[in-house]
Amino acid sequence: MTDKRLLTIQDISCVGQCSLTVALPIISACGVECAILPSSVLSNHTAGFSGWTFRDLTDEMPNILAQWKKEKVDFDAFYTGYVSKTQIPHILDIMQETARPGALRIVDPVMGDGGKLYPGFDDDFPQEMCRLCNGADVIMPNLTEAALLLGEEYRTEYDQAYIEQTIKRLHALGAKNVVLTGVSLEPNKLGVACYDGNEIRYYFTDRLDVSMHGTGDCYASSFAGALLRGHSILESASIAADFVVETIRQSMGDPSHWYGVKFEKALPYLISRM
Ligand code: PXL
Repeated sequence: MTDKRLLTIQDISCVGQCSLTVALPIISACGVECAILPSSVLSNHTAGFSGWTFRDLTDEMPNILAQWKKEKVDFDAFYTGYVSKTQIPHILDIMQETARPGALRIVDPVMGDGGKLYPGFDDDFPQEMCRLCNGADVIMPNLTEAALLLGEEYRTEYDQAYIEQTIKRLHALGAKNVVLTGVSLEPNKLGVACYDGNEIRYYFTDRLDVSMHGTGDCYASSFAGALLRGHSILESASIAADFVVETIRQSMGDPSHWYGVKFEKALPYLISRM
């Protein structure tokens, strides 16, 4: 078997334990070669710090693609995270031009949480994100991103019928599989719903009573790593959920680490699941 090579496209938040600073080590720990294309460089992420610097790297994308084409660089999978609106056509080009036969497109439509778009994203960003979701092998929105993609109100109270209707509408955006994260159907359980166009399957873990930044990126990265190691979508979704619970357990009780999770301490657990 040849080893798999994945390209992840998302920002570098230099400090704050999210996006590329978690994706690269997590995917590597899964035993998958991880190439990166930084979409932007920020001094730190935009959640909880008083400010941040931001340097957009869109202009570099066509240059990097041209060079990769010269070198015949290609990938078995693409995993996209925090990107900006103007980058989406470039990302579609890169995926088209550098895909190995059968290459997977994994799209985490990073846009918001808690019912709100992240700072800096315009109201028309979700529409553009729909273009990236169309044709993806897997999309993995949280409930906020699901509502944004579908142009619906974000709901904090919902039932199983709402989840099933939402996941079917997300599937109709043109993705082969939907992994909807942050789903809770009973108070002390939190998990994911997976839909492949046929059957909806769930995986739940015990809910830990904290919300920590960067867990979405840890989830998507470990999901991508597990999938490329040959696990099924549901197995990968379950491994990623268990890993994130472990990252939170390792981080609880240390208020000085408010900006993210100590995912490093949970890597041995993730490796044991590969
Ligand atoms: O974890 C998602 C994310 C990624 N990158 C940046 C962010 C956030 C969430 O706030 O600010 C820069």
